[in-house]
Amino acid sequence: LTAVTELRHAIDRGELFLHYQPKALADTGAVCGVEALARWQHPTRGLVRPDEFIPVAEENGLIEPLTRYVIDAALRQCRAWQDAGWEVPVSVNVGAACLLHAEFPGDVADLIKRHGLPARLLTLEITESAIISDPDRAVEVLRGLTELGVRLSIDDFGTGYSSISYLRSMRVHEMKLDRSFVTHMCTDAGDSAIVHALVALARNFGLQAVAEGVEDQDTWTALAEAGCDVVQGYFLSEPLPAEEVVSWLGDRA
Ligand code: G
Ligand code: G
Ligand code: MN
Ligand code: NA
Repeated sequence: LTAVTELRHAIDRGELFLHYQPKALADTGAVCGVEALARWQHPTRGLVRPDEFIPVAEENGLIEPLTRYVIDAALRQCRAWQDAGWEVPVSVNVGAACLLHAEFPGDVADLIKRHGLPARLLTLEITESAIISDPDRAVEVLRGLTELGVRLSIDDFGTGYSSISYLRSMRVHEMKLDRSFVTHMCTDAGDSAIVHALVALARNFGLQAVAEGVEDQDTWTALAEAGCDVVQGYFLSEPLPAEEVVSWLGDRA
């Protein structure tokens, strides 16, 4: 079987599942959501990482069914947490091609309705490359998503192409600072300068700034002092299986 056929089967058979990485408010440490990260339990290869299969999906027309699958699974889990008394907003990574398809907002609307959740509990993380490839179409799809009431986040901010001018025309809610700037900001003056500039940019546009790749207390403190709103990274928690999230939340409460 080719990788593509296997991945198609994996989506159809439910061999993909999600881990969830917690995020916390930088100033209080209160947990404010989780990012869903796809995993593939392959029958013979074992656990396959997303860096291996997301590109295969992107290049072979499978990213839309995969993204729908991930949103469906994340919302089902979000609903289960809600029923257990925990309101946990979920973020999902959206493959670039989804933003070029006019039906995508309708698909998301159906999934939210099916799970009976408020749209504000879903954040969609998009990457700059999707917008650059066809800005007019992407902005139209993003407008449709905004109208649903879901939150929009620009992932890996600053690593793509020209990333600033379209902030004027798009209504996004959140900027994710890429971990390549964050992790070593306490020892690298250049990284620190970039993080401070991006946090200021986010603030001036009224966006929530989320730093990923926070691996130690000093970095968390520096981010809080810089005015960053939310932190995510191994220092708070690695991505967790769904069944470990509630006990992790309980231990912190
Ligand atoms: O979890 P991990 O660090 O291995 O993720 C590696 C990369 O794969 C990250 O950049 C993440 O954005 C991406 N990724 C993880 N899950 C998904 C997913 O469900 N959809 C898309 N499009 N990308 C994902
Ligand atoms: O591109 P995206 O932001 O979706 O990537 C998330 C990926 O980053 C996940 O695969 C996760 O495993 C990884 N990750 C999460 N926290 C940390 C961290 O603190 N350090 C490093 N090096 N990687 C992290
Ligand atoms: Mn992400
Ligand atoms: Na990222």
